[in-house]
Amino acid sequence: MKSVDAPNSQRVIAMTTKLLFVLLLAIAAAFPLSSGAQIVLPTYLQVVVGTTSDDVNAVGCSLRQALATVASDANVGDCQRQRLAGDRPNQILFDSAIVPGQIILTQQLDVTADTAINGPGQEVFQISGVGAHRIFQVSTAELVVRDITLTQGSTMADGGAILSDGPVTVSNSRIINSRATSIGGFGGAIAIESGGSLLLRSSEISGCSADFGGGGLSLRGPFEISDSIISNNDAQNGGAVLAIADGTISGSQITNNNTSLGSSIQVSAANVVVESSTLTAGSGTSERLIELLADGVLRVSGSHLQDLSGTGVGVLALDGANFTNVELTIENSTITGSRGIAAQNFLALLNSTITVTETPALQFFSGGTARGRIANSIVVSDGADDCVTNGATLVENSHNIYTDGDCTDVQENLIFADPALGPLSDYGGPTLTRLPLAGSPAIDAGNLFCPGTDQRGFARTDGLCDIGAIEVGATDTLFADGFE
Ligand SMILES: [Ca+2]
Ligand SMILES: [Ca+2]
Repeated sequence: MKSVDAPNSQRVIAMTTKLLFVLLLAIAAAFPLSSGAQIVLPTYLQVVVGTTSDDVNAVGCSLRQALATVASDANVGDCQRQRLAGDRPNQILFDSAIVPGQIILTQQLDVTADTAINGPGQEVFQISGVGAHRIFQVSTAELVVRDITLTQGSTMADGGAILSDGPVTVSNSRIINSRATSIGGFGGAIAIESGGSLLLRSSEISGCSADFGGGGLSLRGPFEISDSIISNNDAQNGGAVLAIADGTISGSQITNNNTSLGSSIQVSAANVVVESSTLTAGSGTSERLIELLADGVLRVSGSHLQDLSGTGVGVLALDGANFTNVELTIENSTITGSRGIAAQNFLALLNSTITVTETPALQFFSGGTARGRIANSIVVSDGADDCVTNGATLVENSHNIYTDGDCTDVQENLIFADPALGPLSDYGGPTLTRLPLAGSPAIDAGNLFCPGTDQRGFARTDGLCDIGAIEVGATDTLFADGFE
């Protein structure tokens, strides 16, 4: 007896159920219940912008009038709203007759109802605040911005291009040359208030500045940044990103941002993950790559960090007098350039490769109260002390390669030798790495507890874990069959 019909019969049942449901909805719509408990199908408004003018007397529907049309559910000016079936947020589109084009604002745009602004492409359409106006202020509504460039937003408060206390999504877009100029201002491009959140996808934030915090992004609400570029932004603290709420940064390039006091990414009282990303500071900038403060927890994995900006510290995890529980984990990552890591509370360095010119490559401080876990890692500087404990307790110090220094407590299979690494280069995966050369003491010398993949995301399958961020001979299993 064949039983292969089971999936088909399930499909028939599912289709029948769906048809019945649609029929019931139709009946319900045709015969509303007398009690008033009518079933309401979801709808959304769609408005097409037909002019780039921001003048209230201009002919055609302007973006400002389109936003007002959505917010009031009544046509404003020449705008003609359509009500469509579906549960999307309200949509604002742009007539192809005004593309390519630019909207020059006469004042900021207020977003008071859930709205998606679907641009025609970041290369062909932009909204400019002409260095005088913020672009969008969002109350508690949701704002989605797609396929558009926002440029020259400016405010005397926070959020040069966008200030929001609601959820914001920016995708396939650019926010450039925007500023929060007030003394103590936050968020040169975007400031997210504590009631808001940010999804930044496949977008670029560059050339923005804030006087105080978050030259690119100031984040007081949760965030998710992926496949994006944040470069050449500037602030006193957090030249690229100031994170005061939990979030993730993945597949992104955070490069050449500048700060006068702090770091490229500053994390304060938040739990942040950075993965599969590249963080660099150029020789012309004066910053740390990452600064972790005040009850912060930071995990960096599968990433490349390079600081060419001079002496001092590239990654700093600092617990001030009243701060506790600052935890920094760096796993499957490569740190190159001039400066390494300093940690004041808890640091875990796992299967990572640090090769820097300044000494030390890794140091603990704060008078011996710090704790460290260092395993399967390469920690080498050009100077005389690769790793300095300053009295810190090493709870694990296993299968590491140093050339010198005093990180010799709880010693387990330490190797003091040149790690024999190839130059920083593209050996596969999303970030640059240093591949151990043939005969490197790193090969097959790690302990049993290494992660299942290396920095590139390649599986460590030979059963003998290599020390550092790269597993020699590992292959790209994820993409080997041509499918993700
Ligand atoms: Ca050395
Ligand atoms: Ca191996």
